[in-house]
Amino acid sequence: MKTKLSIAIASLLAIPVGVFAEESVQTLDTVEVKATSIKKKDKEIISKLLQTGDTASALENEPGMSLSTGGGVSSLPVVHGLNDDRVKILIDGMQITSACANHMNPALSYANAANVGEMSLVAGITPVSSGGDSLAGTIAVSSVTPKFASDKEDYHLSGRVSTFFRSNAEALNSTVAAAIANKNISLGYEGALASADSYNDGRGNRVRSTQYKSMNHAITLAAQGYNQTLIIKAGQQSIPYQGFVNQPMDMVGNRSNFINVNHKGDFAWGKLDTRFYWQNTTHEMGFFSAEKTGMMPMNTEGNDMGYAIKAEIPFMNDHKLRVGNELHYFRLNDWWPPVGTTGMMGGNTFLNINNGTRDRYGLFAEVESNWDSQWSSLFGVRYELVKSNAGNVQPYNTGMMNAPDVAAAKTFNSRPHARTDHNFDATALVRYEANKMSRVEFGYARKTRSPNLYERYTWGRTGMDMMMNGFYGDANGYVGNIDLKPEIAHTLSTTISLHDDKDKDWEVKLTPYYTHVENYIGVVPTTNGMNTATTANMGGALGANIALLQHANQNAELYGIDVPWRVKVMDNEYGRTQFQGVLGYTHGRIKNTGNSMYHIMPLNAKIAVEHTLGGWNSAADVQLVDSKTQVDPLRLEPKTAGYTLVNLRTGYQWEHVKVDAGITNLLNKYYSLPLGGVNFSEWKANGRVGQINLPVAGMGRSFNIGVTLEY
Ligand SMILES: [Cu+2]
Repeated sequence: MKTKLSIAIASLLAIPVGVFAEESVQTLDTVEVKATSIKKKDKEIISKLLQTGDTASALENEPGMSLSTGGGVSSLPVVHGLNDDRVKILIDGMQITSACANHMNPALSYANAANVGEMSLVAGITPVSSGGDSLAGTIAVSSVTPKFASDKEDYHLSGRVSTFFRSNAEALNSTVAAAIANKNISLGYEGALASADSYNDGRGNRVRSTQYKSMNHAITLAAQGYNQTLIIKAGQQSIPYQGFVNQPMDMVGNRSNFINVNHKGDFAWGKLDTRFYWQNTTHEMGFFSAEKTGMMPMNTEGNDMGYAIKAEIPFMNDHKLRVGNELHYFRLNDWWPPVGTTGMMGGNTFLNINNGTRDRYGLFAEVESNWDSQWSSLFGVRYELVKSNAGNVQPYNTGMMNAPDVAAAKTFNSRPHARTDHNFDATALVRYEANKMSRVEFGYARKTRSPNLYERYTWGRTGMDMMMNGFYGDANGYVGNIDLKPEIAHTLSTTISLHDDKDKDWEVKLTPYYTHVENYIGVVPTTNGMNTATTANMGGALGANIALLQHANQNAELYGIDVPWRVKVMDNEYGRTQFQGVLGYTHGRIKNTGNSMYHIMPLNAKIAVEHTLGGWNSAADVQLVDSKTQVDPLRLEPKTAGYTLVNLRTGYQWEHVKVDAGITNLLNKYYSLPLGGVNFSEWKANGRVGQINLPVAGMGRSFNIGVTLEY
């Protein structure tokens, strides 16, 4: 069995494939991901979370993980080359669907970074109990667990105030949390305010439309007793504005409310976990600053509602059966109010998605078995029924400029829209502890994702409408496809783990993976009757060539490897020093065309030296990213150059006070983000001339400081 220290280190390294319990797992919520959990003990992650308004960014350096960026608090996760909706996100067990034609409000953007108690990522072979409707893996974010009074106290008060400042873009994050509890009831509040101007790149130039402001509030009421816990959480988020450098539009308002009720019980027969949740989002796009100007209102309203019931039943000493049932309803309206009474956008409301519905019903069963001290296994199957539908649509008007839309709406409205998918997932994983120094895991997973409502039901065919419907940050035009089938990923992966016999001083893991995706939802060139070429000349209106693309099922393959490692160099009265790092490589190809997949992170590595002495924790790290030469020609994806970044940080923890300071991009290096899309804002500000193919530059040097008070 492992020591506590090694558990902390395992958490630090976030073992990519493993799903077996390093600690004996006892709660249902964390059962599937314990080995990969990044815990509160990971000082880097937690201090990162306090510094950011963007929860996704805290996982940036985890094996297998990269970020597709756009808005300052709305990065999209990419796991092993599979992006966005292909990664399952659970925010306190809730499933939140992005309600925006550009995915400006993805699930992770709703998690209050400052109140995250634990984040976990399982890449690749995900247990069916935490999977469903995804291909790449699962990211689970859990809030800080409510505290109750101990037996020695009548009541328990706790609180935290933290503030963090980043010099580049003058970003300020402030958070406050307070709770009062007796032995059975706990009531807490948490709030966060994050804001930033647009940042400067390494040459001192402002990267337009990267500013944001976001506010989170939540109240948690918890009760415990009789081996049961009930947690009721309600909250509100408001993002008054958020620039999107790589989109034609910016976010000018995103408001959401949620309720999340969770009951956990320990019974003689096993454990039961029941959850009910609801979230409503109203989202508006438009223009709010001189950094990107225009006039085009676009509104979206989304509603997620669901329940999940999971039971864990131990049997025959060494086995656990987990069964579950869940339901997830999603409702979506996406409409664009007219601008005036004449002109291209005048007259009527453009109905982009009208009364969209996407309902999932899931059932699963899995068995985890510990056969002996060396062999263990996990087998599971899952079935999902996904029903989606959308109502009839209408263009702005029937004028000549909208001719492609008039024809497209007529075709769309003449067809039935309801679709039913029957999806089967399966996971098989075997683990073998060969000896004290090595462990092997091997697994296969079949995972299925049904198309989202934008992929299936967007219909607009003018260049402008199509340009508004894309969540890729590439400024191209997209149209949906009612006939899309669900995409099915078959993944084979193994993890070979080698470490010293006490699993304390050094460790290296190799996780190669191979995924074949049947019916991968990719794109094919399309035309609209006005523009006959595969790239539409938007000359008159926008002055550039963009690609017009339609979602289509294709076959794709991805393979790659993650190599996290660490080695202790010193552990004495001067503290503990260790080197650690991770290397990641992914290759992704559309088999039908032979083209590279879009947004594949180039070969990259991170090497850090970390030093801990009492309350001190310091680190220096170097990030190396190779040039991106494998790009998707259909999306006119720009290549990016390789780069090296150096970051420094240090922090000191007293009993109730913690001070963090750091410098990111120490050498003020100018570099392009490999997954940052194109700089639409800069192209527009410079008179909309030529191709929109300038990649977005990353942030230049920043001096950062933060203070946290906790009692
Ligand atoms: Cu939007």
